[in-house]
Amino acid sequence: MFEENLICKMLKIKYPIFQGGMAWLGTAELASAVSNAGGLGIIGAGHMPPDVLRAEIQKTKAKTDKPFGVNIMLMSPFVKEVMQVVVEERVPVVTTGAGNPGEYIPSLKEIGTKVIPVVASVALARRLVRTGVDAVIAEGMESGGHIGELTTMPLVPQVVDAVDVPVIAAGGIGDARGFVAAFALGASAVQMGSRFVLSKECIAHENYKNLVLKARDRSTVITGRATGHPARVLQNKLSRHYLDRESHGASIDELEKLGLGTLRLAAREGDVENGSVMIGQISGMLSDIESVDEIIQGIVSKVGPTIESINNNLK
Ligand code: TUI
Repeated sequence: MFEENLICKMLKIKYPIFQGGMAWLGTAELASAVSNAGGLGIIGAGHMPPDVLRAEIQKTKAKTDKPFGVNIMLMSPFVKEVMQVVVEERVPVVTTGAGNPGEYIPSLKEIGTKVIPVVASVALARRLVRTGVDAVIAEGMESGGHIGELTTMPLVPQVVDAVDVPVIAAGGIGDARGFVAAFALGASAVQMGSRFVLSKECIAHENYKNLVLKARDRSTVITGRATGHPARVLQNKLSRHYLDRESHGASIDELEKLGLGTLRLAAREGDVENGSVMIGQISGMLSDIESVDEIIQGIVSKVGPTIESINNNLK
């Protein structure tokens, strides 16, 4: 299976499944587990200083001999330095998020790193493909964390039609049904973040995992629309306060301050009332914590039966 898959061939991976590069959660433990299970594990650089990222890359290399990636969050104050680190460490795949990575593409391409930006629109996808990116991740606003405006269903096929590189679908994908749906839209692979948060290997605090386990279909809200940096999070004390201030005309400065450090507080320290619990809309269908290998094998083994049941229903 997947011998002819464009992304598996390009990246030399077994299954066309990426783990989203989540800040504070996409650590060497999670990324190496996903790569060892045949997917593409991705270290989430978030706001990591360059030396911390270098250590995480070296830890990942010690835990897996399979390809892995680093996600670079373009709003990071360390973006230039962390780009330098991934070049020096010759990281096989770099994904980017929360902005336009155009200026960094030539130096990454030069050393043979595959560059795969997250795009939330057709316009950015087209522009980046002209600069030579190897593929694009089309991420719908079903995702957790920083999001764009479009949902996955309309975004993915419009990006597929606009570019001549493989497209990875992200946002709202959590099981074999989502995987098959993404391929029906023309995607060549999927990226999942939330599903891997509820894995044994993810170091998210147990309070974070437990709150996600309790989530229902409408448990997430979007904060930060007024700041130009909308983010999907679980409803809690912080998001209620944030939305209250946002609707009462708080300044961008006040809102940005309210968000500072809150992801670390929830994800690592376990303060899920005052911290930011970033998670996607599929959290409502997550009901247990499995190993990364069980998650990937569970999805891959159900792809055939899912397609078969579609065919039966089409007869
Ligand atoms: O980046 C993400 N998800 C994230 S980043 C993050 S860290 C953070 N913390 C606090 C506030 C904000 C972020 C948490 N989750 N996903 C990838 C993604 N990229 N989603 C949307 C985009 C995107 C949006 C606009 C990519 C490009 C873009 O275009 C900008 C332009 O210049 O056209």
